[in-house]
Amino acid sequence: MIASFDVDAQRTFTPLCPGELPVPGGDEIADELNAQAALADLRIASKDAHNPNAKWVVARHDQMLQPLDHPDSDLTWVRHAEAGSEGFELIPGLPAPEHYDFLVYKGVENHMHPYGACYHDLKERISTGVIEWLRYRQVNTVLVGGLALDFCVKTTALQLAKAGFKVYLNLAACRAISDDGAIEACRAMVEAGIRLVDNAGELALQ
Ligand code: VGL
Repeated sequence: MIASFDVDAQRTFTPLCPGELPVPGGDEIADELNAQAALADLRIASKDAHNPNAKWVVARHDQMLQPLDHPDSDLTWVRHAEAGSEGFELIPGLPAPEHYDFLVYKGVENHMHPYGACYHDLKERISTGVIEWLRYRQVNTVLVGGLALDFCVKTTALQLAKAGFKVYLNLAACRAISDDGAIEACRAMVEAGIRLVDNAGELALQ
């Protein structure tokens, strides 16, 4: 079985929410995510679901990316993806949440800011249930896209590869916070055996 995974494809990571974490072009990936999902048997999504009291929040963008001395929040970020806010919503063009086969919400605790969708904690000890659900549905291949390539998409893809799934990363279905981050993410994913493809058309030929 093949699953397609929309990782954190939320408005908070697009220019639609300029005060949050806008990733250039983040609102342009819905068609590619839909095209890759059309090649899969199952479609799943993760959503950041933060809360207003999160300990890692800083007021301004120039205060972001500072190291934090906490095992489960490694960096500061501005407020984003608060459950119930506009930024929490999936990007325009994606199905409504109830049309997915499995959904995972992450980053709900005040002091925990995970990147990967498979674990609630940075040490990758507390499962969110994604891996177990995929195994239960006899999935062996996962097609991955979403936001942002250099943080949550990369970490999720690496976690899935480590768990033994065959992982394809659809570059056209992702956007990155930084170019350097994208290059490093691609390097780490290739090293982990993840197959990078340019778009869903290339996936269809695999
Ligand atoms: C993300 C930075 C901070 C992501 C989440 O979804 O990639 N990036 N929080």
